[in-house]
Amino acid sequence: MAVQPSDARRPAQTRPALAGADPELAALVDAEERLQADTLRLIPSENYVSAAVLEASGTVLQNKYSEGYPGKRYYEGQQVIDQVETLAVERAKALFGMDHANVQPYSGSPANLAVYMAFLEPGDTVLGMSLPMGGHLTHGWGVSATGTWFRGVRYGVRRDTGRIDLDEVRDLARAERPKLIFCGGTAVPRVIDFAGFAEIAREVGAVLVADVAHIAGLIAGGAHPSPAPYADVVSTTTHKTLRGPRGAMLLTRAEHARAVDRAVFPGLQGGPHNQTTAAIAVALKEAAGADFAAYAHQVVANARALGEELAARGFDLVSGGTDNHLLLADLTGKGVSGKVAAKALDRAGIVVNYNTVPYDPRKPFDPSGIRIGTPALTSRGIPSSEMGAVAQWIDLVVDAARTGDESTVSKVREEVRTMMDAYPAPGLPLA
Ligand code: DSN
Repeated sequence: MAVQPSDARRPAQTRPALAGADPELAALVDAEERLQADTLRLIPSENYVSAAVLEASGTVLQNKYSEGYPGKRYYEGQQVIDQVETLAVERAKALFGMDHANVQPYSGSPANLAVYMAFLEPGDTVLGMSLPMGGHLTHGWGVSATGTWFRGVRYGVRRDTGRIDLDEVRDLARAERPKLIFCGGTAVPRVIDFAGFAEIAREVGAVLVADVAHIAGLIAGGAHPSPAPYADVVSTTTHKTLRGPRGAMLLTRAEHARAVDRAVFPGLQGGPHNQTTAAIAVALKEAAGADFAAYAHQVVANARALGEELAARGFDLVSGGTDNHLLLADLTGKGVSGKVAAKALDRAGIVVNYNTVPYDPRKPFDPSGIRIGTPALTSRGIPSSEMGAVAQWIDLVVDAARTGDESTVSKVREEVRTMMDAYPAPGLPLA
């Protein structure tokens, strides 16, 4: 594998039209590309798309309006667009084993809002995971429209195990009678018990929505159980472990197809972003391949290995480790806040996000934890055998953040660059 010094990387020729028309913007894109090539990206919701997905997302499909659905549009000239969307829909249904797929939501939050519109009236009750415990804003959290226009009630995780307690979920559901129950979240390091949630939803007559945005790629690759037999609706973004463009999908049972489609369009959105739909279709084809199953399992293997290496260095991991692609570390015992650690790690070329941990005494803008994930590094082909080095860097930098030792931060920065040079990222022509 050719290893180049990072300053030898050369941009511009790959985007000649952009470089000519707007050099300032072209330079920013080049700079972002180099940043993505040179850094160890550990944000669990990020990834590297393939060159094919990148190409599909930057095409003349951009130029078309197509409000409506294949065969039922409000604009003419849909001879090709209908085929593109149908391809994406059919691939989504096949990959996730659901009756119906809507690939038009612009991203995860609009997708989830469409679910509310399909099933609830304003003021109705939704039961979702508390945001600081690992849920998502759109699962009925107060500052979101979903917690303002609807009545959000929340479950969390047990203080002693860091895991969801389905007995608590059942008790809440029985007491609050939600119309909608969300399972899934943004900082849930353990397997989601879709069957357990479905049993509760059935008992109280609620619609069960599995928000699998984080783990969609793991499900597609067989590295996490599927919600298909249990959920009424599966909501997912397409750009996380699924490794597609920034977009979203709603998959449903047949009986909910019409309500969900009407909520997405005309309920909430106008014309779909056809260039994104095309790139979703490509990502779904990639995700159906045998290579992707190997990728999904390697994401989990890397996260487990990294968790073990971090735990061996005294990191306090929520729930003790991981079953999936992410780790949540409480840094209280390390003597730094999540934000201070995340900023130091960023200076060292290790990109994570600061995150609340369950029962966090600190505020969300400066919480106790950091969230770490392995989807992007696994896309670079970085194997489990490197997780000791990664954990060592994280440990060194977190300690350097505590002591103000910037020379260690700089030293790690160079070591990270060397490793990144050895594992080129997909889809980065300049890397
Ligand atoms: N922002 C996403 C994440 O980082 O998990 C969730 O929407």
